[in-house]
Amino acid sequence: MITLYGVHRSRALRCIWALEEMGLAYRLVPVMQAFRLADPAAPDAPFNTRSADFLALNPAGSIPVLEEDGVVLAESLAINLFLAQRHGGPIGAADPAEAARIAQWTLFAATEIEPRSHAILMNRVQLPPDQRSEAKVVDAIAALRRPFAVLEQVLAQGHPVGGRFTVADIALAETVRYAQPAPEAFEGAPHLKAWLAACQARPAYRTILARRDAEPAL
Ligand SMILES: N[C@@H](CCC(=O)N[C@@H](CS)C(=O)NCC(=O)O)C(=O)O
Repeated sequence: MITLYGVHRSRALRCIWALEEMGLAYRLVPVMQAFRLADPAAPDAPFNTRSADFLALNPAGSIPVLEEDGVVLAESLAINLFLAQRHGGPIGAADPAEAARIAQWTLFAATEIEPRSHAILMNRVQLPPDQRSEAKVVDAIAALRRPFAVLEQVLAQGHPVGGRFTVADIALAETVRYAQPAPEAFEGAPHLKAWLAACQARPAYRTILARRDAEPAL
């Protein structure tokens, strides 16, 4: 049995998306981010990223964590690579060259996209208004210009790997999504916008977004 620790309103969403696309049975154990709780150590606090039992699974104290047949794994994108390798199917790699390309775009998402797009999400949406910095948004948009131009060129030809939707699309779509609160970052990138809309229109994604919206926000 696959167990995923996390909540939909977190980077666990990308793993839930992969699990749903693969049609795998899994158990989702809710683990709340500690920073969303007034007192994560309170006796009545929900299971959270500072709970001792969770830190035993992931000393980094972050969600998601996957557990399957004794394998305990943190890092959302590593989890998706593992799931794709172990359970295969069309969203995984057909051969070692595809596996390498999936790794390439997953690392591109983690290094070139996510730090910048996450800064946009934080400073346009998630931080309390008095802590937001529009200067950080401007810097992030500028830093995304080149990687977005790369994606625009690649996605004009179709999916990044194998001409079909794979876990590379999930890694890229879920990190590019964080930049959506800055529509100006997508100017001059019609293929990137169309590809993202198509990814987000997939039935599995619609399903998990509905579940995310139904999840208590705290
Ligand atoms: N690089 C990690 C980042 C994980 C991460 O930062 N998760 C956040 C939620 S999206 C978290 O668990 N924060 C908990 C905390 O700071 O207490 C991954 O992709 O899994």
